[in-house]
Amino acid sequence: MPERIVILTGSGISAESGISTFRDKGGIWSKYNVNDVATPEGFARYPKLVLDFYNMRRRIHKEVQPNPAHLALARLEREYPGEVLVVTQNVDQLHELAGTKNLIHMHGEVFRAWCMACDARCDWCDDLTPETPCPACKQTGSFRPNVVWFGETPYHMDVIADALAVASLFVSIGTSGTVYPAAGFVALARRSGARTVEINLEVSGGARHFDEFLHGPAGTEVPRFVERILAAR
Ligand code: BV8
Repeated sequence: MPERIVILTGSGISAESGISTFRDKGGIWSKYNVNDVATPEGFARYPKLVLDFYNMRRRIHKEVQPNPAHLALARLEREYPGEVLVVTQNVDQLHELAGTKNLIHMHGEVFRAWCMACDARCDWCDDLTPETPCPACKQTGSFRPNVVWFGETPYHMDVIADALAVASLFVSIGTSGTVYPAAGFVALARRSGARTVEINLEVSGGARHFDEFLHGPAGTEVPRFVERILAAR
């Protein structure tokens, strides 16, 4: 019986594509105060700072390409006979560019924008300023990147919970296991009977819940892991 595989990815899977992680040495949160740039309160107080923070990240994300880890997950989805769901904490589009289709952006996407005044959501590739009007309602001041800030509810939690409840294999790739509820997924999967594997440079916060650790760069370890899964079909 093919497995139902749920894969959680974090910023570590995009590191070898040239995108900074958050909590590694020199990471994003060592350069920016997370409360100023990744909370609704920060946006209310410093809208230009927040929009410029995401403008900077959107510009970087335009220039990068998927690495072998993203490409291996897309291959797994294509070639594996069971269901493969990727749940990413990342707001970049590298899983899509690599070809992954069955994908959930639980923390939103930096190439989407959201108007808090009229709830319109749209693709958005350019810079945003506090003066950028919402294309739908034309209001300014409420138009922001469609990303999930601290204190906001992640997207598709119901779909994710259903997938974790029936997963037979849970793989966590490139995440420190610091941010909830994502960091709690491994315990939920294990409670449902899933085998749990961590692919990361270091031991993460959820170490006690993993059956297996593959420590090394995602660009090397993920293709190797996918080969192993496909060979065992
Ligand atoms: C919420 C915005 C209520 C977009 C981000 C308990 C339960 C529930 C909530 C909480 C709780 N305790 C505290 C909370 C509140 C809070 C939280 O978790 N705080 C933490 C700091 C304690 N959580 C929230 O507010 C969340 N909302 O809880 O709502 C709720 C709860 C349940 C159900 C419904 C409602 C909202 C969290 C989302 C916040 N937004 N980002 C953006 O700007 O990107 S979080 C931010 O951190 C990013 O999204 C990022 O993806 C995420 C996680 O970080 P990582 O991806 O793990 O990155 P990090 O740098 O930490 O680690 C990288 C890892 O990769 C390292 O281990 C490194 O070794 C490894 N690595 C590096 N290079 C490589 C590598 N591995 C392999 N290969 C390499 N080459």
